[in-house]
Amino acid sequence: MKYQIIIVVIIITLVLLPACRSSPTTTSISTSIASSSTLTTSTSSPYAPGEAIEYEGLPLTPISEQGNNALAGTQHIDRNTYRLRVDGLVDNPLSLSYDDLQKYPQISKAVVLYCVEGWYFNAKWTGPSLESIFSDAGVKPEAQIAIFYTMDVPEGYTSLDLVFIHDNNIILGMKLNDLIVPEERGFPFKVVAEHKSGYKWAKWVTRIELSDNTAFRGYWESAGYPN
Ligand SMILES: Nc1nc2c(c(=O)[nH]1)N[C@H]1C(S)=C(S)[C@@H](COP(=O)(O)O)O[C@H]1N2
Ligand SMILES: [Mo]
Repeated sequence: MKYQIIIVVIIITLVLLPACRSSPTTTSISTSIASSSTLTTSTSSPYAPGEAIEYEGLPLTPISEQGNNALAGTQHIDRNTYRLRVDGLVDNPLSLSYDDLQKYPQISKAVVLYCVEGWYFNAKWTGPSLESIFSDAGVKPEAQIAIFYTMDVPEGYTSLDLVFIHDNNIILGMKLNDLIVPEERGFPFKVVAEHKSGYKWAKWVTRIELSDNTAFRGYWESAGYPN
């Protein structure tokens, strides 16, 4: 009788254990099927159609949840008439159209932007490197900084050291999470000044001047923010 009970217990354990082990797997598969079908059938996703949701294994902040700062409101730039001038201490001044910018090799990076106001977001940016544009312009050896002139601050919004630009392979972000950079976010691009505070990430840039004037200070820098 004792033996019969022990055998029954062993049989029940052998039958139930594998079932217990497999049940979480079954649950997680059905849950993920359920949540992905919810994503496609409802409008609850914060990501826009075609927007990247992760890059190199890290989640990206949806554009709809990213911050936005503009000292004089959104600037409007027409893609068809837009030109980026690259001049100053260069051998060949450039006047680049939107299509010209897209013809350079497009580099992607996921970078966190931190605004001094305390908010931040992680986004994927894609566009040409400043180095590739500067090599076409033939930057003179005496140049030390790049000054970014923007629609809202035509006197010169900010500047970056050429050594910093080179060391970090700084790019002009024409795509944000794989979508064209929205107007309020800097169209046609935003300078992806990784490792620098958000105010150094110029939007609506129309001119980049190569300069040796290391005393230059941009809009926020003149107001006391670190250069
Ligand atoms: N031309 C221009 N660029 C700008 C600004 C601005 O007002 N004008 N605001 C800056 C600030 S303070 C921050 S935090 C970031 C915000 O970028 P976002 O709008 O893409 O989030 O843009 C920066 N670039
Ligand atoms: Mo900011």
